[in-house]
Amino acid sequence: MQAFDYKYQQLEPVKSFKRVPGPEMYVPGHRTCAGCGPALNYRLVAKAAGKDTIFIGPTGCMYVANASYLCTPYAVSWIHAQITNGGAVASGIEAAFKIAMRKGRHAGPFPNIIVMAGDGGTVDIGLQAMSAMMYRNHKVLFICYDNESYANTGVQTSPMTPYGAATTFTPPGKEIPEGKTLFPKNAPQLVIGGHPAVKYVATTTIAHPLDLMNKVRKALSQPGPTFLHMLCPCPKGWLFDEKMTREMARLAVETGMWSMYEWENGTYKYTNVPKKYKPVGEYMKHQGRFAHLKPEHIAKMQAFVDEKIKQVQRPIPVAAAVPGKQ
Ligand SMILES: Cc1ncc(C[n+]2csc(CCOP(=O)(O)OP(=O)(O)O)c2C)c(N)n1
Ligand code: SF4
Ligand SMILES: [Mg+2]
Repeated sequence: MQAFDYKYQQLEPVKSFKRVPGPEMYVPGHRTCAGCGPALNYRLVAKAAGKDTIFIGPTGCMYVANASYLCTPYAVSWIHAQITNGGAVASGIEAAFKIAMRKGRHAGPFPNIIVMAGDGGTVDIGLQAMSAMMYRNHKVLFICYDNESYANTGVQTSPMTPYGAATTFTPPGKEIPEGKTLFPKNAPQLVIGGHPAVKYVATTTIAHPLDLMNKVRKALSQPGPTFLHMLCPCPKGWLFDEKMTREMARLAVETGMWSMYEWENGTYKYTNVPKKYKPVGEYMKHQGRFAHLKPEHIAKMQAFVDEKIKQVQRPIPVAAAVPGKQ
């Protein structure tokens, strides 16, 4: 039997800044903090995706600060999901569009369906719904906009909060001088390692807008589930000068705190690899959340990052889940 043609959109790469699509799909009318990394990220993602797009917004800053008093910045369809169930809501929307198209009730194109979830809504409280969506092979792009905390409820620690960061739940003190003692989860590896249906996984930051937009477009052009992990500095939670949002993301890459890569068909491709990495202190010194750290804590962070850098030179030995019958 011939497979049904769902008319999935194929989005060509944007070759230069001059060719970035003009129309804005995330417009003024929100109440995020000045210098908010996740808000800039939303703007870039929405621009890259274009008008035939539906966003699912699990609870978090990008729901609450974007949807207050019936005023929103979305020029495309958007639906709120609970922080726990972004993946489930997206699965239902995707399945409904497939049925509507098979029954001739929607001519196409198939919409870009994007979950825009915070780190809590992705790898912690939203993990099971995200994982189930990936496992069931829904054609959805799941984005983790990573501001490294549960920011919306007052900057509590999440599994993506770095070692040594002060948050409201990891205050440094006499007993625990470094604040947070745990190192973060590895979000893209969770997705790659556990989900046979996943087609494409990549990382990027808001300091690399063309890279970011092209990864969005590539992910949306795949026939199944995809995942993007995006570093989005948060001036309120990380305590840095709001003018330095872009600079924070750039320094994260230059120090090795963040690596830029794509995973496709089992192969890793690293980009923006510095010829010589800067010490992690160059990144941490701008952020009040690390201000209490002593040299031994910074050395511990450097050792962690040095190990990560080895993986960039020798790609991570986590096998992708073996593709089964989908
Ligand atoms: C089931 C449930 N538990 C807790 C909350 C409270 N809550 C609302 S937003 C939020 C923080 C979300 O963090 P994240 O997903 O990282 O997004 P961010 O706020 O950082 O953008 C929390 C804990 C909730 N809305 N629902
Ligand atoms: S707390 Fe952080 S993520 Fe939330 S609106 Fe402010 S800057 Fe953006
Ligand atoms: Mg967060």
